[in-house]
Order: sequence, then structure tokens, then C-alpha cells
Amino acid sequence: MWRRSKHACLRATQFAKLLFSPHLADSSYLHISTGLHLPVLLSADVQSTCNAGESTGIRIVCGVYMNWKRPLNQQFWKHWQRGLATSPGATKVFRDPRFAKLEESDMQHFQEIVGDKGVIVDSSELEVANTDWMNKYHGQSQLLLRPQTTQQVAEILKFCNSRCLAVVPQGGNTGLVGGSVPVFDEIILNLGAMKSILSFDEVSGILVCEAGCILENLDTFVGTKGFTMPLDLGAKGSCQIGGNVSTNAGGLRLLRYGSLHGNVLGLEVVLANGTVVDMLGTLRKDNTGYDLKQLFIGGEGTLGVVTKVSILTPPKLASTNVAFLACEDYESCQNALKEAKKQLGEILSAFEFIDRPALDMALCHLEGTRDPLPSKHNFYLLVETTGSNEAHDKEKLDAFLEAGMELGYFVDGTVAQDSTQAGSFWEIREGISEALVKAGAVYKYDLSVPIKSFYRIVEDLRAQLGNAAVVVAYGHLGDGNVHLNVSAPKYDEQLLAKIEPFVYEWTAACKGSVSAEHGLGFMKPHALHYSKSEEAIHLMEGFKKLLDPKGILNPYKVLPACAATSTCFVSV
Ligand code: FAD
Ligand code: 2HG
Ligand code: ZN
Repeated sequence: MWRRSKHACLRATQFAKLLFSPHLADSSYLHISTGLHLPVLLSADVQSTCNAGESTGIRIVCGVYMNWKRPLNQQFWKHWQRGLATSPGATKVFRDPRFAKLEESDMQHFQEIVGDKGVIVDSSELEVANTDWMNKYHGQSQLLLRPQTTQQVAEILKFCNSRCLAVVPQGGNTGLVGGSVPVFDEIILNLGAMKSILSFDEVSGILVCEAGCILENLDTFVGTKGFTMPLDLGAKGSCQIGGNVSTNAGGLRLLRYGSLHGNVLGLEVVLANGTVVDMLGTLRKDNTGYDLKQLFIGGEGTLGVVTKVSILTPPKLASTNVAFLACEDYESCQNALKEAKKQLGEILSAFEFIDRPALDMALCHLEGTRDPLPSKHNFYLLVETTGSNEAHDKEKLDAFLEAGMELGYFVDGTVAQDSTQAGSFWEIREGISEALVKAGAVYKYDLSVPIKSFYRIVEDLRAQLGNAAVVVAYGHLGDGNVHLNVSAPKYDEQLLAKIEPFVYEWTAACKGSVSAEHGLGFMKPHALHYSKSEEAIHLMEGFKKLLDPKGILNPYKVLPACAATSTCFVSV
């Protein structure tokens, strides 16, 4: 019916199987061959702070003897539990001993560079900056720096590089792969104070701004000039343009405006040694040599710190329509996409997919949401058009909806009657990630697969997991990007072992990508080989060594060699 509506205690023998570096110091999250993860607290100062609880004595193969007939405090167990979830799927992660530890004199030096306001050691602020959006990855950094200028970023990095202090660049901390938080005690370099708009060209729509500008604020700003940002995502209220660039964020408008590899016209980047590289062009066309900025788009903070961005913004168009459609089978969703491309053509601005379990997740955990349709269906599509002529757009949308109904692609649907209702449809789609976090533990897979396989992986994973967990799927059907999420009451190694490598092998078998848009971060370096050849990974390692020879930028992330050991370093 078509309508327009209104509306571990680990045993000593297990410890003995641990293989880890004798250099290991401080608390480190380890993965052991059984797949268990635990932090090992070795340093005297950490142990001396313990004041409650008890554990037994343990002997470890590297010769370090830990007499755990000593009190262990709540913090220890908190870290231990966190360790269980910290690096799912990786093989072995330990603090690289080549990195220096912060000293009092370092703090003084940072104070000289950024002033008192830019040096944050307050424990509650550090707790927030050490914790990722999902509350899944937790670092132990003791220092957060907030530079205000490129020059300050350059001085910080120059100093960190000379001292071999590891650094995590951080934007809005909304990343979903654990890339934006420290793994151990890396210094957090947050760009949030660099939020000036530098220029806007009202003819070309080219915006130049600092990296710490929040995406939504930029959209509001360019909106006043009659333009819109070429990307939109659920995290727009917190994520920063520097973070978007560094993750090469895709989002809800990629179908229409393409990826940041095309829309970003220039960047200013500070390298690990403090060199400022000015690539902040504002030209649509520039074939003078290699396009170096592309390396930093999606570089995830491992190759340099993005400090300024030049980006092309398209005109903001007056007419927007949003339809929420129901399909009974996946085949119909595919057919609807084909029809939408044919009938809506240039005005199609989003084609999003939600399966029923994903919708239920949103309805159950997001306050104020309600099912836009009166009865339940298996699949939903959120189709948006944006154009310049309301009558023309409506005509096209109506033709598409009628054809889709007649051909039996949709079984029900509703078109938003105003922007509030359109917003309520988008709230459901954009809120699923938040709903999943509220529901408990979540294992996220962000896959690019051929459109015909988009839902087969979901069904196969459900069969693989049985009743062990709830599998939900949503995503950018128009781009072949499925967000496959597994929701469970708590993180569990046995469940993880059923999901991985199953999902990655499945994706590799259909020549898909194990990270369509979220990046690799700390979660997926071990999975990179499922989507990239050995030669390509080797080349990536070469770029890393060239640009960051001491490996201080976002260590343990993205590249497998950097994640597992310190082999991405050259001698220092
Ligand atoms: P952070 O999370 O702080 O950092 C992300 C990575 O970039 C880290 O590796 C960090 O080290 C690095 N980094 C950050 N700033 C800089 C800088 N200035 N220089 C160098 N490196 C830097 N992603 C999509 O692609 N599409 C979506 O539709 C989408 N929707 C989302 C919806 C929600 C609700 C959430 C929570 C996340 C979503 N994401 C999505 C994830 C996405 O990666 C981020 O939201 C966003 O791009 C990250 O920006 P950020 O400023 O928060 O970066
Ligand atoms: C989205 O498209 C984001 O909503 C987040 O990319 C996906 O939470 C996820 O898995
Ligand atoms: Zn997405």
C-alpha cells in the first residue's frame, strides 16, 4: 500500500605459553596464541599503586617472575577487562621499547610550545581522549596536547621525533576502528583548537579551513553561502574535517558527490619530523608531478598530521525528498537500486539500506524513534533526491515510486512530507551505530562487496553464528558498502573466533574490501592482506618508513608490521 504519511583468571600454564619481548615494560595488552588477551603489569610504579584484590604467583617464560601475592586494585581489573576487547583479532601487541617515556622536562618543553591551555593532564579529560566512541578501545596516555597553529604542531612533532615519543593524531574521536586512541602511552595530539575557516570562494565553492573544524559547522557555514559539504555522516556533529580526510570518510552522499580523493583539492600536512608540507592548492586540475596529498587522504594519521584542508563544495540545492520504502527480499532492493539510477539519474543523492534487525535495533534503543510504516518487512531503503526544481524532482520521484510499486520491488513506503519527517527517517538510519553501542558489545565489519553478494554475507554469517549473537546489516547499498554488525551482550573470544577469519575470508573470496570506509586503525592491520597483495603492502611499508622513519605517528595501527612488532622502524 503506497501512502504519503505525516509522519580469566588464567592459569600459570597458560601464562607460561606467552611469548613476549623481554623489553616489555609497563602495562601492555597482549594477545596470546589461544586468542586470549590480557594486560601484563610489570612496572614497579604500577604495582605499587595496587591496593585491593589478590592474585597468585606466576612465572613467565622470558624470565620475569611476578609474585602476584600482592594486592590488585579495581583499576587493574578494569584494564584487564578492557584488554580483552582492545585488539580483537590481532596476534601480538606490546609497547615498543624504542619509544621514550614522558619525562618532566618533556612536559616543560610542551608547555613552552603550546602554553598551559594546550597541555592537558587532567584525568577526566584524559579518560575521554583515551577512550574511543564505542567504548571498546582504551589507551593509557598521560598527556593530551591541543596545538592552536600549524607551527605548534610542527614544533611538537619535531620534538617528539627527536625524543622518539609516540603520538596519536586525534580529531573528533568518532572513528570506528580504534585508530584515534592510544594503544599504550602515546601522546594524544588533538586538532580541535585549530578550527578557523581560512577562505571561501563563492564562485567555485572552494573552502579552505583548518583541520579541527567540525563537519557540521562547516556545512552550516557553507550553507549560508548557498553550498553544502560533499560528505555527510552520522558523526557530523563531532567529527573534524581533518579526521574525515585522514579516514577518507565515505558516508551518505558519496553516491552523489564521490569520495574525498576527488573533492579534496589540497592539504597542508606536518610530517613526523616537523616538516610542514604545503600542498594546499585550490585548483581542480594540477598534474605537476605526483599527487602527494592522496597519500594522506585515508592515511589514518600514520604518515603525517593534516593541519589544513582545501575542499570543493557543491551548491546546496533547494529541493530535497526522502522516501522510506519496504522490500520483502534482497533481490527487490537490487532491482530498486537499478530503477532508481535509471529514473532518478542526477537527482539521486542517497540510497541507503537497512534490514529488519537493524531497524529493530534503532527502534529499541533510540528514544523517540518509531517505525515509519505500519507493518513489518524484511528490508528497507532510504532513498533521497536533491535537485534544483521541486516540481521536476517530484515528478521524477513519483515516476520511480510508481514503477517500483508496479514491478513489485517495494511492498510499502512513505515519502516525508516535511523536513522534520525526513529528519526522523534519517535519524533511524544514522542512529543504528549508536543503538548498537547501547545494546552491548558490537563487532563491526565494514565491507565493500559486489552488489549481488551484499546480503549473502549477512545470511552466511547468521548461519555460521546460529543463536550466539544478533547479526544486523545496513549501509550504503548504492556504493556496495555493507555495515555488517554483530551484537552480543559482552565481548567474547569464542564468538570472535566464529566471526573471524570467516568474514574476512568470505570478503576476500569475492574480491571485496575488508574496510570500505572506516579504515584499518588498530582493529584490522592483521586483515589487510585479505584485500591487498603482498607487494602493495610492502610498498605501503616503504612509504611509512620514508615519511616516518622512527614510526612515532600512530604506532600499532594500519600496517601489520607496525601493529605486531617494531619492524616498521629503521634503527634509531
Ligand atoms: P578521529 O576518530 O579522531 O580519527 C580517525 C583517524 O584519523 C585516526 O586514525 C586518527 O589518528 C586520524 N586523524 C584524525 N585527525 C587527524 C589529522 N588532523 N591528521 C592526521 N590524522 C588524523 N565513517 C564513514 O566513512 N562513513 C560514515 O557514514 C560514517 N558514519 C559514522 C557514524 C557515526 C555515528 C560514527 C560514530 C562514526 C562514523 N564514521 C563514518 C566513522 C568515521 O571514520 C568518522 O566519523 C570520521 O571520519 C572520523 O573523524 P574524526 O574527526 O572523529 O577522527
Ligand atoms: C554508517 O554508515 C557508518 O552509519 C557507521 O559508517 C557504520 O556503525 C557502523 O558500522
Ligand atoms: Zn557507513
